[in-house]
Amino acid sequence: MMVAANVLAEAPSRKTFDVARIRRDFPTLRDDESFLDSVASSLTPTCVVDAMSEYYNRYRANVHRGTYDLSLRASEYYERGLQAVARFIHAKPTEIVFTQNTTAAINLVAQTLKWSPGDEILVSSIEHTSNMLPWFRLTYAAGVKLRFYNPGREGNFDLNVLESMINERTRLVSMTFVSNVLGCVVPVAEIARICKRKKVLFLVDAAQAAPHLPVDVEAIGCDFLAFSGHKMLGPTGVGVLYIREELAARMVPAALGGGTITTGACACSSVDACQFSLVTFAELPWKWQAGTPPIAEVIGLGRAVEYLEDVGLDAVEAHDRDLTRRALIGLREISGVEIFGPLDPEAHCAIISFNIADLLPVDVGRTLNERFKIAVRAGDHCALAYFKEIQSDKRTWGNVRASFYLYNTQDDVDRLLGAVEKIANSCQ
Ligand code: ALA
Repeated sequence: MMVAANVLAEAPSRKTFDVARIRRDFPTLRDDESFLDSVASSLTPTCVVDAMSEYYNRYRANVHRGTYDLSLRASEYYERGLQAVARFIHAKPTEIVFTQNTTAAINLVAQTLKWSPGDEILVSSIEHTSNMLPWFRLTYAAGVKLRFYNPGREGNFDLNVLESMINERTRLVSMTFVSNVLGCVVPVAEIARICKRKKVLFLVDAAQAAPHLPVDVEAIGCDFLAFSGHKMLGPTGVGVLYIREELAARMVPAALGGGTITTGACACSSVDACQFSLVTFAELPWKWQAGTPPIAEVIGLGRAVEYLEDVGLDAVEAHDRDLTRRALIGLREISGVEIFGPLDPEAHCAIISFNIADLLPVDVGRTLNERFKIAVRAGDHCALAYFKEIQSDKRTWGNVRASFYLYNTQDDVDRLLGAVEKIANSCQ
């Protein structure tokens, strides 16, 4: 399938973007296959794997707990990872907590904040279940009310309507930055301004934004922001929770343990006389980092950040957008294809989701894999509230999702378009 040349207008930052060179850093890639599921989990470049195996092979020790060389070296590389992650989102290292993933980060906030019956939490109906269930649990655990703002089938946020849903009982607004099902970019900086004006806390789920867009917590003005390492070239098993420093200092983390208090400064006269009010917390961010952290993973994530910095997030964003635009325009021309999310290609960030005629999404996903060697995700993408709003027939619930990243090429997009066209034609 051909796409008009003007669709691929050159973005300035893309001049140095060399996808062929980038692909050589990802040994999983093969030219006769297309990996189009990076938003579920990205591939990992060799340098990240090397950085982690160097830790295991050469300086495997705990961090911040040893006075010997191996531990000091592990601490040094761990801190380099911490600095890189903080720099990546324009935060201070004191504002960074490493968790297992985005889900664990959101759960940590849900369990740490103090709730009263009648408190309200506002989420949108395009959220991933990881940005719903931790809050939903509070409805029975703490008498909190969960409210849903519905941005419609295409994910268009009407800020006046959203603002009207924030009232004196609202404690927190929690929204995705980029929808994992629609690929639309949510105006989080504008929502942050509304929340600030209304004195309501604001959490940003940046799991799908951090890999693809420059993220700046200062410019956004949020209180919390969460993302995962494994979607942005890093390893599995490490996520990031940004907590605005003033809040991080004031809050008492739900998870406490080794490293979170200064035991040397303990004011209790004996173990029996210990009182929680006498505990002195460790300085930030260690107060939030209970137990041995994911050391190899933080080192690997730090290396992934450096890799993305070398390529340039602006260049990654422009490249992803070019591919997304090519895919969207191509899919729109295929009869029988139903596209979800904004129809404007510029409003999509690296994600396109669609259905073909009345075929089940999982059947399309399997056919793309078996006949065309294309890896996509098919199903409800954990966006249950979205599909509940727009699709009544649970049998056909969900859609097919293709996503693009820095190592994907125009050939990948054209392979997808050719395959979808063949599948769609076979239905006629
Ligand atoms: N959250 C991941 C996705 O959207 C797993 O596919």
